[in-house]
Amino acid sequence: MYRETPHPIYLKDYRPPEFLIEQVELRFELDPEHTRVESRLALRRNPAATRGDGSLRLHGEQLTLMQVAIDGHALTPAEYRVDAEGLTMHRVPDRFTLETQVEIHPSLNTALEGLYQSGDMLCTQCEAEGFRRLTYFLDRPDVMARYTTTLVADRTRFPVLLSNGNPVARTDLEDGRHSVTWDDPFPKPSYLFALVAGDLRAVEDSFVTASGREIQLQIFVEPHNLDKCDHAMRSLKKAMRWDEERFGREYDLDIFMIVAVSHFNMGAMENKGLNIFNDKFVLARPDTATDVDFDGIESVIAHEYFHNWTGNRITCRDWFQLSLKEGFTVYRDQEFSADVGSRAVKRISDVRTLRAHQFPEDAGPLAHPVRPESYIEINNFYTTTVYDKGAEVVRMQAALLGPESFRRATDRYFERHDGQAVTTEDFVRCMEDASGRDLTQFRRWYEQAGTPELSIQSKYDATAGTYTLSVRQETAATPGQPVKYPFHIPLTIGLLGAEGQALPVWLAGESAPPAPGTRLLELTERAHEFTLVGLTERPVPSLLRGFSAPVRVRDDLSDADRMFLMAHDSDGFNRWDAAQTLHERLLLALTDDADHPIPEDYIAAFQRALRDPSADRALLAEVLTLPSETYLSDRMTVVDVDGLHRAHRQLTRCIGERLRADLLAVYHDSAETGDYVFSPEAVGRRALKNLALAYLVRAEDGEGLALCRAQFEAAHNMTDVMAALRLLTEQGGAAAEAALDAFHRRWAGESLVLDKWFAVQAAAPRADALTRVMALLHHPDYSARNPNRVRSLVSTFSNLNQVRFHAADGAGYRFLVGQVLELDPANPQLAARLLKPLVRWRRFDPERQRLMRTELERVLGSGELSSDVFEVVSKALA
Ligand code: B3K
Ligand code: ZN
Repeated sequence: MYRETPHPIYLKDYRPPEFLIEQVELRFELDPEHTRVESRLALRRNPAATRGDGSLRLHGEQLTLMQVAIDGHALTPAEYRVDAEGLTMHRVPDRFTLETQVEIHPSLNTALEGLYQSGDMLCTQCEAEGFRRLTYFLDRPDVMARYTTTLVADRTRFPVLLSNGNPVARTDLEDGRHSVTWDDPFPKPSYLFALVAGDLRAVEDSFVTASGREIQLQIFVEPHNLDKCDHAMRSLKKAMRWDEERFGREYDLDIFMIVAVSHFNMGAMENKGLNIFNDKFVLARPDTATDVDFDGIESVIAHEYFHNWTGNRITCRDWFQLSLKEGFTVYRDQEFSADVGSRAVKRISDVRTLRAHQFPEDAGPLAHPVRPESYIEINNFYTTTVYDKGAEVVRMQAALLGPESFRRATDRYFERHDGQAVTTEDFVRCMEDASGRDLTQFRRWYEQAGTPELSIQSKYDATAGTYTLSVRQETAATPGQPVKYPFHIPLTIGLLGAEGQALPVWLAGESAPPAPGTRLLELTERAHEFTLVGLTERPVPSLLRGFSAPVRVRDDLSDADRMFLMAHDSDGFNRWDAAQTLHERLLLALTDDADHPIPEDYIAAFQRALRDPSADRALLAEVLTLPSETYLSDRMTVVDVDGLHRAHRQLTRCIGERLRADLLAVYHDSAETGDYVFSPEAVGRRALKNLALAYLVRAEDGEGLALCRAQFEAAHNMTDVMAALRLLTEQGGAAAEAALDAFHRRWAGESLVLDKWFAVQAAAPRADALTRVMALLHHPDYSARNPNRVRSLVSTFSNLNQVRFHAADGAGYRFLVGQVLELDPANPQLAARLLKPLVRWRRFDPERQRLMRTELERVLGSGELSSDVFEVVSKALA
């Protein structure tokens, strides 16, 4: 907690560490109330660093120091100084052994950073700077050391004791305790350290690597969750194989462990050989988890596993380089999901996320480059920009290099930097060296914040047979970056003829046409003109295929062109994007004018799509899904909260009524037969079925409502149960209450399922939403100490229920700020994240702006804030 203004840290101030730590020996005497940590560090002066004043400062927070000794000699109080952030030893030799003993208190640790208690178990979270809450250390990622860790704990309460690497010794002690020693042969930064102690059971399996080594796989859970690990284990094995095949990366240790924890601030953590997960991303049974959950598990398991190479073997030099591991690893998990599922559907969902979260971040007061230049609290920089835009930046390099060259470049990266702590610059240099391309200008994607906007004008000249695309790029100023230089943008395009056939994209000056199909154009200037030749008819352009760059596009296509693309484009992503633009334009027109006509050809286009027997159901479900109110609000200069909600309902109802027969047919066609299967085909079928049901119910169709009630009663899988419960809850009334009660009774004690029960009520845009949310805060199953529960209620309401959160009286804002202030002293990371919806306050009408600003000021004025919340709120108001 801060009384004074916390200071920013700057990338330009980076200096190599003065000391290196070669070997770390740790001994934990674990107990929830008092844990004793003994550490023995082999330190030596770093030859690559400039010499300081002979003192050494180690990081350490919330530690009670019991003893400190150098080379076996205890230091006297005059020889060192302890403050709230560390330990300074006034004089140290060039090479020495440092021993410390500290005491910590896991059961009081509500921040869930460092060592803490979750239920009956103890576990750690060290990234980014949590290791300093375990012991005094050089807690920075460019200090990589070998660790040996001994865990000592009560044998009955904590029969399982885990840490990184391989277990090398086990002993039963006479006092009822036991100890296990782990040795990790791979040097690692402290943020990858982990330990777990608990009464856990493991699901076991094994994996034989490409080179023939057998790896033992274990997923540790509380005993009652043993029947919910199959999907996670299957996902892990798939990910291990994929990484060998696609990136040539094999696993290195003999054991790989995953532990599911119910109190966790984020998704999961890639600790070396011992991944610790939010149990939401491990546990799934068809009757307890939805398709979205199954999907999330598959990709988060893969993501954390992939970090073993991109993050662990090769790590970040400093935290400004976070996207080096996160952007690349997100790119890798996206490619994995695309390969094992449907590529187009995966791309659609990733772009949806980018547009719904990253674009607004890039346009708001918290905008920052993929490689930030300063931060106050690093935990605030695990952002969609660093992760998702970072992945786009890797994807663009893959596109510019082409698949063979990109693989050569990643091979070179792994070979050149294995065992090192490096920078995004090192990554780009490997791309250049392996391809011979000059990426000087491309580097701006790491340095400049903001989303470029492309305006594309087209001109067809029938006599010359040419088609000219004039492209301009523009990027608005962002905080601290008033001037923007042009980006190097890969723009993938195709041309369609009148029958929907692919035409060659033939550039003027080229002697012969290329084969018809997709072509990559490169944009480097502010304005470009591409003249395409050899055309005998006016083509319809398919622009930015596969979303080849994270940009906004303004083009001159007509609605008819978009309907044509929606029906004929060979690029699945662009078929969807054409449909989205049609929906969006219509919804924004309806927002402005409730009497705006809903065009017949719009309805007809979707009817044709629904009747197409060859349609991919998953893609069709995406095409038919309207953009969310939150996404649409980002498309308006001044958000019209109520107008958007009304327009959304109006169009939904119209589709439900006009396409009633087709929707019913699709619903019945897509009925569940046999046991639940998680396959792209089955997921797509359920998605389309539940979308059809949603249109019918929201149009208050009698038959639709009856089907919905029946589905809630009869469904065996959680996807279908939740789809029905969501619609019933929206409708309200006795049927909704009965369904919610039945659901709660059925799932009492299943924490992850109860999260859904809270969330479904928080998301329903009913007039009484906030009253209900506030009442639920007092429900016996509510707990402010469990981040999943807080997010399911508070974040769902403030992020997904736009019309009620932004109610004109400001009650939603007051509620959220109340929650933030209550949570901040206990869990700053969670509190800072909750604040996010208020950050975009300048996008609203003057009265709402005033109400939001007042609440942000209330936070800032409330005294002792964490650095996490302070940074978000002060930047939001700046
Ligand atoms: N590396 C972790 C995130 C840690 C967040 C710390 N506040 C999970 C991941 O991205 O895989
Ligand atoms: Zn990650």
